[in-house]
Amino acid sequence: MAELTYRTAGESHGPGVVSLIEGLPRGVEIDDEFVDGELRRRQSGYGRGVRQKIESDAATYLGGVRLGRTTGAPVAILVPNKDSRIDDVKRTPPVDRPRPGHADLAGSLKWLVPDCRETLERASARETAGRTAMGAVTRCMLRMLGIEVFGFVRGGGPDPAAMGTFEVTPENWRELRDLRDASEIAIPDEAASAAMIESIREAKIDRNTVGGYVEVHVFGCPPGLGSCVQWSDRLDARLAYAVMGIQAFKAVEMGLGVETGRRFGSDVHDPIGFDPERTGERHLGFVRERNNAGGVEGGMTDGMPVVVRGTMKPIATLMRGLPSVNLVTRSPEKSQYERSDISAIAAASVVAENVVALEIARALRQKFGGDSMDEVRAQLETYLEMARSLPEGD
Ligand code: EPS
Repeated sequence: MAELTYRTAGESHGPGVVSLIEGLPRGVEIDDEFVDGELRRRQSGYGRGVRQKIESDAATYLGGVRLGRTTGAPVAILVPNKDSRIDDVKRTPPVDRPRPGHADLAGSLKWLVPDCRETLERASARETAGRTAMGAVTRCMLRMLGIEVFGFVRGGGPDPAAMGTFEVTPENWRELRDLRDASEIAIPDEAASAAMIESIREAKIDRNTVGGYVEVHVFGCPPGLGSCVQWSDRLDARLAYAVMGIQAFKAVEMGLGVETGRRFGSDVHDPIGFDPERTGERHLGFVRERNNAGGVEGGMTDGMPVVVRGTMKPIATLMRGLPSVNLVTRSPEKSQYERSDISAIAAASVVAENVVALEIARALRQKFGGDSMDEVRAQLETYLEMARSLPEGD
């Protein structure tokens, strides 16, 4: 079936994170180095906690892969937890002083338990190891179709110097990727990286936390992914759903995003031109001199790069604690401290990159169907050929 779905199970300190993707065609070549590299990247970044020194995440395929290729059956992936101790009550003690901003209080009220432990075990961003693994597997398919996804940290924290002002284009993104990989905080800009690292260092001394902004660009997407006929199939809505679904995310924007509300229409919408010289490969000849739309118009890809930005709030676990209440005694107390990160923004950029890939892949499977990679590729090529001849009339 060409309906791509993806789910996870597993607690932060349980035996592992399990994920299940259904709807991948047969013949996706799994690049282990790439998938495990994405998992390693998710574990990295300045400001992360001790947990990442304990774990060495790697994907074990429990189903749907044979001889390094997908079979067309559901793909099940296990990322084991080395720090597995969920049934050891001494090492996973009750949490009864909820952290403002964390799932603790809402979860205790939902499940009617004064101990926030079970809520936090599943609310933890450890779960994103599963979505990263699935996204990376899905990207093996996208890359076979000439679609590349690039995510990074734009900046964050209180220092304005910690925001990169660089532009990302189909021509320069690979260069930016090298710069990103050279940055401890995944910002492809040396000065902004240094400023952000300094903010995180200050936050650590101050026993505080820092959030930030992540950005994902998708290159090589054919037009027509997503749909305007039903709200739930609008690609921008699906992308927002996926990115907002990452732990600690508070906002999602496409292209120019929130800034569009402050401008006249003429300064927002991207003029359409046509250049018959530019009809090779994926380019269909339609020229847009800017991409304020972020590659999606009417809920469908328009042939420009897809651009998604997400805002992550600072981690809710502050070493210094925040005003809270003891759920057993109801008396005012500081929130409980659990080992955590000062900033997980670099990791969040990897997760965002991979969940965006999952939604692009989902829309691609809806449009082109097919049970094998050969069939998908043929459908994509046929469609592009038809779209290329569109200006000549139907
Ligand atoms: C995380 C694992 C967790 C936290 C963090 C992300 O490990 P532990 O709780 O054992 O230190 O470091 O989770 C949270 C920030 C959170 O609020 O739960 C991971 O692997 O990403």
